[in-house]
Amino acid sequence: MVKIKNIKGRQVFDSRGNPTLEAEVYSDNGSAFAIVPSGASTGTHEAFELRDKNNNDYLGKSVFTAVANVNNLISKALKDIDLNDQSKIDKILIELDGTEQKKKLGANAILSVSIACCKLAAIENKTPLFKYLSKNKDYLLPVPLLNIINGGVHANNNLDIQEFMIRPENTNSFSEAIRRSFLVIQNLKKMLDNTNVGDEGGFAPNFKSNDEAIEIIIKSIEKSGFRPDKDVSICLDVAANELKQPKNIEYYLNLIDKYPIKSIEDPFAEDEWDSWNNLTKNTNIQIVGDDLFATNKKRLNRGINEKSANAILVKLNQIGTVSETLDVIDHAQKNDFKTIISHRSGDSEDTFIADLCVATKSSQIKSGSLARSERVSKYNRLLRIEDALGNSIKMAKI
Ligand code: 2PG
Ligand code: MG
Repeated sequence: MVKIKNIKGRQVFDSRGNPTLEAEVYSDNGSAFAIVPSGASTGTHEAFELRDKNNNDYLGKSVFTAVANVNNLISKALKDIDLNDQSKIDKILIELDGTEQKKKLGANAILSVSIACCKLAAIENKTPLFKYLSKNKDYLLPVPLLNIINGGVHANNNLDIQEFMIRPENTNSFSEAIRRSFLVIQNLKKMLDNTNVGDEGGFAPNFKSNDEAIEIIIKSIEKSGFRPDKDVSICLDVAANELKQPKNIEYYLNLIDKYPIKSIEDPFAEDEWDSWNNLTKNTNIQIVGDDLFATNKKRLNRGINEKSANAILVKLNQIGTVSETLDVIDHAQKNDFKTIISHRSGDSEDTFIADLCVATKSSQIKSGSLARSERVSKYNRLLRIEDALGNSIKMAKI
């Protein structure tokens, strides 16, 4: 047994330059810290992010109350608890909060501690994080979904679809998936006059339409010597909660018909279950629930029963603890849903999601483009894991 000695919270900054929370957990021998990310296209069913809302300080965005919750209530409740017992740690956190959406302590306060404890336990066990996190000591490298054109609330352009992603298909290694992505991104860059990037590192110029953005990606796939669809496909995150003009099923069926699109996330708003059910019934491609499920087991269960989607986007801060996240992933996989582990648009140098992906054998990871260190750091961590495990680790098949 290794006991938690002390926990300290502090305000640090995310990739958009906004305040966010870092928790540092101490044992007798060492410490580990975790930084929580923050979304821009957030759903109403997500766990609660506690901000001070004091307009005279940090424009209302500071997280000092959450910091105080970590330093006082949480630190006291977890003192002397066994670091190796993640479910007990998370149970104490959930009970200490006592609300459905973690509104009392803030999901940011709770999650930062939950992840930091997990990291420190791995260090204490002298084992890499992905090994510590894995139930069966069996691993897979995920296929990356790279958001190479940013729109919606992640960019100041005129695209209403939030994310235009590429997905390398059927590669034998993670490094080959990244090599293909690199070439497509560099060729896309050459075709654009404006190469400024959005929140997730993808280019963010104005386009005449969503179709034009898709067509230029297809051209850059071809220019790189790859076959659209077979070697590199296109995946979209519409983030429909944020749309001013909602799109209908015909719009999507037409897009799928016209272009090498293999996955669509959040085509409809978070409570439009009937439209989701209808689209999933009428297509063979991957339909991903992000705001629909909010990494919440109850909502996922409804989606499994109604066949509203066939994949779930997993974001730790939508639910608030490591144990609940692992449980949702497990439940999704048992019901033949694909699991895609995701960053947030406001992210940091923390690479926990890369290890989580490998440990849970999730088939895909979403971490933005090959630009901006908070995005690339997750891909770099996966390259390191691939390098360390060599031939003994395989790529996930979709
Ligand atoms: C999404 C995410 C991450 P945000 O909608 O999938 O790409 O964006 O963090 O802004 O919710
Ligand atoms: Mg999304």
